[in-house]
Amino acid sequence: LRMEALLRRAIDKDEIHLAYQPQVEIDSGRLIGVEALLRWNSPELGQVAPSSFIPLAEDTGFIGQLGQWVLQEACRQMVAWEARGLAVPKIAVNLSVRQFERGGMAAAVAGVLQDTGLAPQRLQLEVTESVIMNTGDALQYVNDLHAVGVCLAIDDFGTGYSSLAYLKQLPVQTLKIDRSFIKDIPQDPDDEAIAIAIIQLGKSMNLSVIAEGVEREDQAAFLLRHGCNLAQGYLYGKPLAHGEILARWGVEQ
Ligand code: G
Ligand code: G
Ligand code: MN
Ligand code: NA
Repeated sequence: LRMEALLRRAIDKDEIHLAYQPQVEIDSGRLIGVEALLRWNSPELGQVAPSSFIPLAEDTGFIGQLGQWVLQEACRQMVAWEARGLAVPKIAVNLSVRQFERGGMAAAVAGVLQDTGLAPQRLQLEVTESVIMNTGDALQYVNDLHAVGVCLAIDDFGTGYSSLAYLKQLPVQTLKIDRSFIKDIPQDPDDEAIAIAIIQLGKSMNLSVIAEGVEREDQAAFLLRHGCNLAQGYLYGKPLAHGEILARWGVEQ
């Protein structure tokens, strides 16, 4: 209860910010995008992990406001980087089940794009496979978001149970291979087989595939060898502050 009260005030008190994790092309090292990840630094509680305050926000209905803030901040940051000479191709923003299942996301997203002036195709919304499968009107909502012109990615792919027939109907562009399958490559042949299967599936459905949680060169080499050239993970960078993204990928001043 105390955490809930503190969280509700956290936005106004500037305790919340976004960190940005680089997404890169493995062979060239080129920055292809960033994933925006929420951070809460509470004077009372210290650094609170998103895995504890996001479920709380979902349960208490605060996720609507929090999610709206994330969208606005992410799009605003893209425009701000550009003003400083860094055009990050894309920003990925996570949508929680409570945001998604309520509908109305498309209108909210369109409003934020309008406000900030960010081109829709530079915003990628990430929805987990389980969120899609557990939302009755998921197809409708995904279609609505697609109509706004944003990109859609299925997060944590492989951990849910999407039927391929269903997947085929969804206007998504990207599959994110869950970190749990990448972690034990190349030691675990089952994980290798799963990763290869997802890469092949993406290819045959004309989707881009990005691997999450890439921490080592041998994992990157494996992915490249099997036709996946996009990755996110500590090998390329932890979630960084906006200034660190600028310092590392921006133009030399
Ligand atoms: O670094 P990491 O601990 O940030 O993220 C933990 C989890 O929290 C991940 O599953 C991530 O998708 C989720 N998460 C991080 N930021 C957001 C956000 O802005 N919205 C939602 N819904 N989930 C987020
Ligand atoms: O669920 P989602 O994929 O949105 O979560 C992103 C989470 O994964 C964040 O908590 C982020 O900090 C974490 N993460 C990103 N890259 C790595 C990595 O290479 N290794 C580990 N262990 N975690 C990572
Ligand atoms: Mn994600
Ligand atoms: Na994930």
